[in-house]
Amino acid sequence: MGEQRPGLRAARPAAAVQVMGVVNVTPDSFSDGGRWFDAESAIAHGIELVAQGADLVDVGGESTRPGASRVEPDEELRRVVPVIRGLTERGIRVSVDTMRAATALAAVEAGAEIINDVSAGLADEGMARVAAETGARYVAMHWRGHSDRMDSLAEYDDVAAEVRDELSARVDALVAVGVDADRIILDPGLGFAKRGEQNWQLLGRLDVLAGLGLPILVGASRKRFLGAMLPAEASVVERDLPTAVVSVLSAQSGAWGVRVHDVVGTRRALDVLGAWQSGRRG
Ligand code: PMM
Repeated sequence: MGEQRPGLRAARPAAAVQVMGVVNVTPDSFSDGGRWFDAESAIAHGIELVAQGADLVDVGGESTRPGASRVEPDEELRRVVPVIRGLTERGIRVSVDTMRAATALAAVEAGAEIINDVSAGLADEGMARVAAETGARYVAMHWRGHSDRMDSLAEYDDVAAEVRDELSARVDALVAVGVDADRIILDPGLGFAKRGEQNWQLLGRLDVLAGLGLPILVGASRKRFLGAMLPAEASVVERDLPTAVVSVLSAQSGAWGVRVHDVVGTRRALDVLGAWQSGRRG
């Protein structure tokens, strides 16, 4: 028997992995910008993602691509609330991708059950209170600064240990304001103040983050570090195959869920893993 690393998790059964389908209601996201910018097409896309096998839909109104500038709070609300309402009215489970407390609160009031905060509460000091008072589940992603400067913040000696320690400090801060630790999901924040190889080091050592004992969400979908493995002329959509492979490997490393644009590819890949794990087809 090989030596077990502390915190190493068993593979998660493929069927139990939460597939979060992304709907960016933005004109400028790198991965799908502009495609679902009006509420009607965003709602239709969310419905389609669930039909393809998404467990929940992550609705965001602000691009976090490298170099992006912020949207006004009112504009973010205008983008996401009608979409969240349209999806939850149809019984679809929704998370809201926002760094703003006021947007998170309006989203939960419109039916969102998860607050997905890429800043883990650092961008808006009111966020922890909203998470505590609404009792929504809360994704705390590793973050060091806004998108316009995050590429200059990617300095680490040991990226897996530093991401774990910085997220652990965020969990303590959230719990101190009244957030139930059992409601928190951690996310290593791939591509956010991380250079190419640092993303791979985080993925290869998810067990280090798992050592904190909380569920882990992995958001690799269509990111630059996957594009860097493809020919220079490859389109963003061609990153969907490596994304699906990362989904399977994340499940094997015990991840609670994956956040993806292409639900079909990830669902098929997880079905293969499910057959592999159970000895049965589907
Ligand atoms: N990445 C993006 C946006 N939101 N949320 C979480 N929890 N984790 C991520 O990795 C993440 C996120 C950026 O990607 P997009 O603009 O293509 O949605």
